Amino acid sequence: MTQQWWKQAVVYQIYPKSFMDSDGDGYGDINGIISKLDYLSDLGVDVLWLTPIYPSPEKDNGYDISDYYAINPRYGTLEQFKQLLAQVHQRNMKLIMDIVVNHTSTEHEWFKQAMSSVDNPYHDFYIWRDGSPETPPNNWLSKFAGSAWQYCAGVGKYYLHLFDVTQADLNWENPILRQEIYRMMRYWLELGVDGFRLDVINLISKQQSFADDTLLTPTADGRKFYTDGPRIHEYLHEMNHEVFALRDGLLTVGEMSSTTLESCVLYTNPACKELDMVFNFHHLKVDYVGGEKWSLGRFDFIQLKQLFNTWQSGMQAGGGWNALFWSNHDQPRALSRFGDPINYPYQSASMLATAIQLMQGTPYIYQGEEIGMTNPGFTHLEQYRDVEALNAARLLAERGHSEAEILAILQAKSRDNARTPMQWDDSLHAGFTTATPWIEVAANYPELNAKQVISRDNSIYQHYRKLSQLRKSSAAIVAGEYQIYFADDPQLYVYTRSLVNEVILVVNNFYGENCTFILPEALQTYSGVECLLNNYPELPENWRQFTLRPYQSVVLCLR
Ligand code: TEU
Repeated sequence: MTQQWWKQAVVYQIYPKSFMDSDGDGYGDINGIISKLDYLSDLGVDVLWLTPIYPSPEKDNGYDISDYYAINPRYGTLEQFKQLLAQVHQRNMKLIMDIVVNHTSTEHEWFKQAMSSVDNPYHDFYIWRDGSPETPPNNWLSKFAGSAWQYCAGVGKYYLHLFDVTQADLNWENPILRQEIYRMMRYWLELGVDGFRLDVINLISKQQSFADDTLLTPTADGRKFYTDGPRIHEYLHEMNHEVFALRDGLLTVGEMSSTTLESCVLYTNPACKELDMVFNFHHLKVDYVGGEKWSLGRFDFIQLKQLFNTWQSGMQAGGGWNALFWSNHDQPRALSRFGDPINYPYQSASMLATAIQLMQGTPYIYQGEEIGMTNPGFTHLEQYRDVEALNAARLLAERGHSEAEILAILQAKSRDNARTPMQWDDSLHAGFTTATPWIEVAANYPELNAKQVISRDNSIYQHYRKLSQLRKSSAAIVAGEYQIYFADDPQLYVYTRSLVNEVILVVNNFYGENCTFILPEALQTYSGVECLLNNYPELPENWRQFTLRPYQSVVLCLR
């Protein structure tokens, strides 16, 4: 195993709550995951990432952890988790855990102690500031709406919560807290997990001035005072030394909220000894009208390409490494957002997969993406579950939006879009559960389900398999230099990945109309060509100039 094995790997994200229910309670569970490991192994993925499965009151679906050392009984037992790990390893796959250390649930024992008295040693594990019951310490806003501060009458102070009021931010300035976190991470390593996905890890170091923000734009909400904060590199370096350095072959990926390219180079350049790779979200804001998530608008294709290009070129130049993704449990379904699930489900889903996976970085597939799952299009507010969606609905109503408008926005933007149960087959509740699922299954499951999709020759699932295989067979896809072409073209996203004599040319039509591709000047010197991947049956007749059909994606190897 090479040290940077994860450059050749494909990661699959499992949202356990919605993946597979084995015991008929309407929630997915560990045994459900075990029952689908062959499916995942056939797909050709190398690493599984599980979103949090620790005990939690589930105000934020497990991102509010109340015990870092146990498994939520809803998902199973520690014994079952060990079984899962063993079964994953038997299939030559790896498993990484989601670690949430910017905050804990207010039901965590630390917080209960912290609330009991200012003299309790755990009090300083959290971030407290003075303020009167009417006036919070500053005007920072929670990411889930409202003030980021909550008054606690018991100690006469406010605690900070960048997310839900039940998710209290931890005080990383406290070295004892930091050691507790590292100890907990070592515990999971000793159990045999292969790495970590670190939730909003770039928010853990706060500027200690706690100054007011301007609130003049949607992003002037306090984030500049804690995003990529003053001691973040020191903390990650310390975590690396205390935890990651103890075992070879780990994968560590940081979720970076509102980050910068410069910071991400430092997070992931191996010389800095911090993390292996990072998620950034800039490309997933190209449909935020005026920077506002809760708005409706088509995505800006030119801006999308600019962002890809900036991050690809910048991370390459700085020796950093990207995690490549369209989808996760916080994002609407990419096919509904960037493709055409009605007219070109296979073509647009496979084009999107190709476009993202062949850039420089490690690709991540979110459960259901490989079968072309879509937003469910819920028609009633009662169908939504997510705290963020429910808060947004309240806020939009206060701003005067009608219920129909609010529904239209949630249908496009809610995180619940990605959280509906995995569609396994056409039986009741899509084969996910025999009980009533915790959130409704998308109505299109009788036609759109894994069983159906896998049985087809040219399926989205098969396309994902081919992409995994391609990655294993091409050094240029893993390590080649990225170069964009026709950056201003309104329809095509074209790039190459080159390594020594191997040049991989990736041509993607992002729209439902035909368009013409002409080989760029700089590539005219190549005389040989092999088609590695194409989501239409016909090969281009003349590879120096050809017509792309709707959402066509062609991958050529030039020699
Ligand atoms: O998400 C971090 C985060 O800020 C966003 O992805 C957030 O969901 C989005 O901006 C809302 O518009 C992580 C987790 O992935 C998410 O599920 C958690 O709710 C959040 O942290 C808090 O732990």
